[in-house]
Amino acid sequence: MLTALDLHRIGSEAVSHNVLNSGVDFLRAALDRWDGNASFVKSSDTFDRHRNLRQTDLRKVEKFHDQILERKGPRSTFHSTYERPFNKTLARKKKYHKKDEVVLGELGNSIQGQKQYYRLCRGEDLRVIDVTSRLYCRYVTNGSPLYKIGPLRMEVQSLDPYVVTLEEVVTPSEAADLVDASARYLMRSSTIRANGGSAESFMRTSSTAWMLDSDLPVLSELTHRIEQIAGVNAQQNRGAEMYQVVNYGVGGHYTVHHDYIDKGLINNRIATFLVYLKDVPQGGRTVFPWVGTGVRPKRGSALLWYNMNRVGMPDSRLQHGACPVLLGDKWVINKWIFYGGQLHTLPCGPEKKGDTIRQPQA
Ligand SMILES: O=C(O)CCC(=O)C(=O)O
Repeated sequence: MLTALDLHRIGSEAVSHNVLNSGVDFLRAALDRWDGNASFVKSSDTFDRHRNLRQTDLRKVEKFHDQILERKGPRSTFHSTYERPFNKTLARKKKYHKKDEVVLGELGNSIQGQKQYYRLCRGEDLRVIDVTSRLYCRYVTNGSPLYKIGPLRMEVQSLDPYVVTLEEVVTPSEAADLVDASARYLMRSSTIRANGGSAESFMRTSSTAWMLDSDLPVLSELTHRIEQIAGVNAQQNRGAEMYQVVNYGVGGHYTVHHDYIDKGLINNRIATFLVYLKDVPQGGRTVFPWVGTGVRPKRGSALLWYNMNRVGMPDSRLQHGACPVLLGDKWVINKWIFYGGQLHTLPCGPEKKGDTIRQPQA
């Protein structure tokens, strides 16, 4: 069990990183534990002196929390506070009683996106019943002999933009093999910068291993399955990128971002096929702030969405993020499908503005 001192240290550390909401919580818990231990303390003078110091610390931090909240709002990349101040007079201000607005179906500003990301990470669903009531599950073969006898269970998570989950795309033993084989190649993940380079960032705290289709039989098999299910060319180099395995520890996350990249049309990522290689006991959802929903990692299941439409226009509604892992760890494998790889296989046709390339069929 954590002692009062442990709790106090964690609280102080949180405060020093501007995580003021949790900082206050831990400092308060330290004080409560201190009081709980009062009967074991021999010298009441020393006890009172320490207690008063801790109480003063807590008050100071609460005051600091309120000042930051007033000046900067509840969250940025660099700080977090509660939505309302501790001070009762401040808490009466109108701005602390506004109903949280939700922006869906279009790209809002990044602060709104972050707010919605946090709400989805807490397990909320931001959509209205009119939208959710049209969703459905069905078995799909996509006309492929591979799935004729054992069709895949597909659940539509969003119709527009189109996002689906597919169950049991890899078996538990294949998932375990993929985790084992990639573990030794893991390196700290990076993100792509505006200048085309890449760098480590607090926005993405995970480790990554790049794997070739030829590295393991299960990888070339998975490519074949992706092609059959999604009806795309997923062959490495021409049709898709190498596989990227990602491992998140406790607290590991990836804030809101999009998968399409600014390096021309041909090698841009028209679709993302992401497979969960493990269950995550708590946290770690993949969430779509502008769609208003998220998916809980389930071993063997895949998530498929289209980052661009058929004419190559990016769809910014497909921004997404990986929520912090709260318990256990998280393993996923990404296959990003290239726009250029589909040019010779997709029929041209009259397209509606939002048309995706191909959707799995029953
Ligand atoms: O881990 C996830 O749930 C999402 C991963 C992701 O967005 C990415 O690797 O680009």
